[in-house]
Amino acid sequence: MTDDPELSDWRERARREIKAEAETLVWQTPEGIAVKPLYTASDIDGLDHIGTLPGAAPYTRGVRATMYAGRPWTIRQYAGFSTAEESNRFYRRALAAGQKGLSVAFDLATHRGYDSDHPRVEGDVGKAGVAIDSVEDMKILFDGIPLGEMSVSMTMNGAVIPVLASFIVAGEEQGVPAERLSGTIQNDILKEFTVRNTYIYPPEPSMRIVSDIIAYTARQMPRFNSISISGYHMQEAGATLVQELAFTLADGREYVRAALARGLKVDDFAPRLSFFFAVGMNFFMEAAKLRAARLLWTRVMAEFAPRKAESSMLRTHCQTSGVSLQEQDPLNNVVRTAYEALAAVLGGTQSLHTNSFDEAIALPSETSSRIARNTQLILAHETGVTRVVDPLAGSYYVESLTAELATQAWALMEEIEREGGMTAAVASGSPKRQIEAAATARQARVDRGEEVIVGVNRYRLEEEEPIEFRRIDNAEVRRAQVARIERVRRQRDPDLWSSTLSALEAAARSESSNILEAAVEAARARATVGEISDALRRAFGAHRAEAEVVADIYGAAYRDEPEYRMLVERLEAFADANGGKPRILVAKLGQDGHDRGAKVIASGFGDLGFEVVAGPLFQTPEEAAELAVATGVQVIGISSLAAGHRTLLPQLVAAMQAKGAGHVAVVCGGVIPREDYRFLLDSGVAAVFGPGTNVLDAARAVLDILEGRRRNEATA
Ligand code: MLC
Ligand code: 5AD
Repeated sequence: MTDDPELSDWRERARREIKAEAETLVWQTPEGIAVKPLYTASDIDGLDHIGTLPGAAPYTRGVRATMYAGRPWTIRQYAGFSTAEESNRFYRRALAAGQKGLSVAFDLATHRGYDSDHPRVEGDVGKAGVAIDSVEDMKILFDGIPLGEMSVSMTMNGAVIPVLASFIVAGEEQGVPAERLSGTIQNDILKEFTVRNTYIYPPEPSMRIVSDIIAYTARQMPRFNSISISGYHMQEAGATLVQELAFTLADGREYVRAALARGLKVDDFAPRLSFFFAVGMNFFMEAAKLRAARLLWTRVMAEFAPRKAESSMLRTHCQTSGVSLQEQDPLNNVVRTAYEALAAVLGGTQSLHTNSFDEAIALPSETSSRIARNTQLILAHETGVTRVVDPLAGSYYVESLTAELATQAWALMEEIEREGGMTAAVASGSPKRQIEAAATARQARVDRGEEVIVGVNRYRLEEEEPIEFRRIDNAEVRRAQVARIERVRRQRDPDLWSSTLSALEAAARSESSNILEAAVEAARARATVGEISDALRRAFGAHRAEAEVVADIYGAAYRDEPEYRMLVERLEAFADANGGKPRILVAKLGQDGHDRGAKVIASGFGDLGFEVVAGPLFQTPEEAAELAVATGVQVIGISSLAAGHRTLLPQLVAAMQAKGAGHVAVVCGGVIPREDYRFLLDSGVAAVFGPGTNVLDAARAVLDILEGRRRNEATA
């Protein structure tokens, strides 16, 4: 702080109040930003973004001149579950109750390009989203919803070609030509390789797919946003806000380069690039992040010398943070989501999803999704926040944060440039490692109680009240889907079907064709999502990721704590007595690619003194059992976040028994409703760890099991 006499007086008053120097109140955020207890005019002196106006470059204050005073943000709730019929009913009710745009959540089978009848997806069908196998499902999904009027976002990256093609054909058959379709396709594959993991093909052909979609939509779908460049999942995976900003904008820059390399002109596609950020609990910093994002994107785009103003405008969707929500005392999540929503709106988002309070338990129920939607309706209609554009402008703190975030994110973007851009950085795995390190460090802060989570590591309830949640019968959904796929296969013209699929494969092999264009023909001929994906798999091959685990982050944060040391000593004693460290396989089953939990556990357990085998993603229970036997582990730890646990865990236990390895303990953790604990324990699972479990508690429990001190218990 400067030597200004007024400030010196303040420092003196502060010292008297707190009996310490004001500097002791400085908060070092996870981004490495030192947030001071007081900001003054001197903090924003000379910042060059100050004084600009909304609707004009660099758009710090918003991409529209009037922002919400002219038109409020779009209330766009992400949803989808079970069958197309059920999701369609849900959408219609939501639209009648005040929602303004649609956003489709597909199940993981669809994401990964498998039809519902594929043997690898038994636990995934209809679970984390809606099962879509063909145009027929897509038509049912939007039945009675006029696609010429309603904008539809589709979160699809891996199987983006068959899904977008099926959407285009569903529109066509509803009487809406492609040029009138409005909405957004996520189509952001780079972040899949970094965090979300629903990739199918290797990076290079995946980038070709992205640019083919940008080219096709630029030509034929002028109202459609060709991509939603997403930082959301990075923050969910543990990224700091600086990492989220920098990696997302660096991804954006990479997509622009890819589209230019495909021969497009910048102004023909850049206005339809869109973005997607998470908004977590660091209230002012989140609002500042969105302001900084717009500022930086304008700077990035200047490199490509666009003529149209729209080419430099960062328009974004936001979603409140899933990881900030807790299983314990879940109504607290309504409050968290409301604050996050307010930050998104103060930051100037174009579109918003507010999460439901049962996030850490299951997919939203009717009740929780109503409250989530109403959170936005109340914000828009009752609080007056829509009346004034960019109301935080001029705040010493927020303006200074905006500049600081921009500076730090830009520095990280420069590092990525030095690595050769984001495709190269993604291939080297460096963003992934940085995010995993941040995630592990955060877990240590939470476990140590440095970062307070009300109802979890402080003010915890003695007893939790059970809540109603949505259950999906995946076996039933699968039966219905299989019946429809069979009907589609029976009724289609086999010659047309096979010739369009061959043409698609040929298009994939030829750089001069557009893959989406060929896929639209195949979708018209009723080729399924799985078949179209397979045609591309034949041309491109499949991507397999190496499982890597960061080390010495959790341990470094914890090493001096007595409870940590005691556990390390117990593990050392175990190793001495048993001729080696306890061995654990940390694995994921099915198509569930959310691996932050698994990575944090693997990393923390490794630091503590376990020998950790990190399993690859997307294993069947049988494959995981084989790996467990081959590596001779004593424990298998399964992380389940996509609700496949009731199907996949009993199968894993059975597979281990069939291999004569029933003595190997199977434990699991993740998003597992308490009501399912008994079922899992009865199926032979040795322990269940609910969301919010401290890593040390989990490690201690696993050690207890290994030492025969504990069996069949749940640790919530
Ligand atoms: C806007 N408009 C105005 C205006 N404001 N016109 C006059 N005055 C104003 N003040 C116009 C716009 O120009 C536009 O028309 C139209 O109104 C809609 O406004 P918008 O601001 O473009 O909003 P929207 O259509 O909602 O688009 C927002 C978007 C888009 C650009 C961010 O990409 C989008 O909807 N994204 C959503 C992505 C999403 O839902 N993702 C879910 C991910 S979930 P025109 O004609 O110019 O278009 C996930 C989780 C997981 O990923 O992992 O599974
Ligand atoms: N319906 C509603 N919300 C969903 N999310 C994920 N899948 C669905 C779905 N099918 C939300 C959750 C999650 C984030 C990635 O998106 O909030 O944390």
